[in-house]
Amino acid sequence: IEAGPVRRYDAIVVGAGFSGLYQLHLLRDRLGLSVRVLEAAGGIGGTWYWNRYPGARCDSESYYYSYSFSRELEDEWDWTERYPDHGEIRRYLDHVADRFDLRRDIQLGTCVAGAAYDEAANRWTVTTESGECFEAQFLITAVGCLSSTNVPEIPGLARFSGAQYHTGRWPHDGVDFSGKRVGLIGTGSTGIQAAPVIAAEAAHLTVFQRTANYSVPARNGPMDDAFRTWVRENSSELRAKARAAPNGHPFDFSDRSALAVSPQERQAIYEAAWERGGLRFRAAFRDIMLDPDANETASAFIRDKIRGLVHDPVVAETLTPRDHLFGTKRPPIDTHYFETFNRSNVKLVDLKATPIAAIVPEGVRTSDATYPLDVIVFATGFDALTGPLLALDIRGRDGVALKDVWAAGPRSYLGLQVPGFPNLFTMTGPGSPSVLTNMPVAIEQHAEWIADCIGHLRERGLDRIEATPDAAESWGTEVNRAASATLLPMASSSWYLGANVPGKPRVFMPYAGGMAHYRGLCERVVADGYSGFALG
Ligand code: NA7
Repeated sequence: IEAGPVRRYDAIVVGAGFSGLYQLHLLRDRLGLSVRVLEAAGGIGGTWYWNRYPGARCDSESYYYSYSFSRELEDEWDWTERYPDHGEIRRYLDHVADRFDLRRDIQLGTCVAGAAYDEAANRWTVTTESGECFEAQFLITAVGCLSSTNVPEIPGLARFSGAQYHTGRWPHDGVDFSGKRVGLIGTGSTGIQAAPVIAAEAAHLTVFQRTANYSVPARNGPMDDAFRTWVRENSSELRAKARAAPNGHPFDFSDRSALAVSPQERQAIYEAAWERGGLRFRAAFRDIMLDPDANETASAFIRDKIRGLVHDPVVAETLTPRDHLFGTKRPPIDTHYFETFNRSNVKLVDLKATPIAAIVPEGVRTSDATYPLDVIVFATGFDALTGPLLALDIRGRDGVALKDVWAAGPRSYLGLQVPGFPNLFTMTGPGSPSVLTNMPVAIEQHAEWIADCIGHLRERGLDRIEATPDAAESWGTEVNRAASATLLPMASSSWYLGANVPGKPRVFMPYAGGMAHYRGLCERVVADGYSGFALG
């Protein structure tokens, strides 16, 4: 590919999802920087551009899975359902892009192939797959955490004679399942959302389950006017509550221990939380994610529910999680997932008992049977957090590659910067609390912190900021400490640990110390004159 002329900007932002849009707005409209956003997809929306699989819907509720920086934006947008589906979120982000006139600085269909730092010039050079070349003082990655799809390397995959899709790269004109025999591999949040919708349309659905999962009903429904009015009237309080919460959701966390109440009272509290539905089930007691005995009461409650919902006792047992506690892997919420297995056109295959041996032209072959299929849907997740960053082939000072620096696992300072990579900011990167948080809350904090930081440099005539190795080392220790204060590291096969991708280093990647606490730490770093960073 022939290199084109170099185009120069103050900042390059990679990605035009929730993060990239807001970062562009702040850098351009608040600081007056020249900014180019490079986006691989053919439209804006990030994860919501790609994830259009049946049932794709956010697990955060619509009234707080949105930006909070503009009251006008909030007042003019009406959500239609308790949880927004992928199409509605795209319409919202399209509206944001138009309203803040963002599109003129976003370049779609532009896949970054490499980014290299030139020390002498203090500039980043970003090249694209089509040979374009950009140069900027600041490079900000807004590439999301769950955007590198993970398709398992199953022998024979390429020889399948039917159609195969990964949920994170879903065709925009949809997939017609009518009359088809469909195989769905994976029972994480995605598979659990997709299964009921596919089952209702397909002739037959086979769900291939490796790990049985806990799931709580979402209880989705239309957003009624009374609720909408209540949200508008209480918007400031709700947003403040979300910002003050450990996970960015405006939940009322119980201050009681699950072990400090009688079994009858505990059951009643869990029943009420189950009826209300959603991720806030975790807030029923304060120690569900902290104390294994407390957690076991929640886990046991959900296991009982599964047994009650699924008619066939053998299928119910297979669907009942045994090898991890509730919430230690990212807990899904669902709409009639377990009930789907009561349908006569749905079969569950337990891959723990009968692993997949190969994909054959006619379908999936396990250790004991062949399942003939017309379509295979891979709901097998993502190379989380590090995958999208390493795909950019980032090279810092002296040409050192990020993939080499992170060979034993990611290290960062606050999830925002990596030593050796000056003026590179990694929004929602490993070491940030973003994936354990209602995302827009984390994203707004990151974008504002980065914009303030760049503003600070410019006000003082400084050109460069870089995390020190000591600060990154200490932050790594803090990330480990925070994780081990919770039950999260107990699930040995979670994507938080990188365990879902063969060969990936097992390092607990997100910061589990809570979003509000993290925000405070970031503010303290600024108040201390950007402690842990070298400015020059
Ligand atoms: P997840 O949560 O990583 O789930 C992936 C699922 O696919 C999970 O059930 C895996 O089983 C299964 N899987 C992965 N590889 C294989 C192979 N090789 N064979 C069989 N089954 C496999 O991804 P999701 O897309 O559901 O959710 C991602 C996030 O999106 C979610 O956490 C929310 O934040 C939104 P395993 O559990 O590893 O045994």
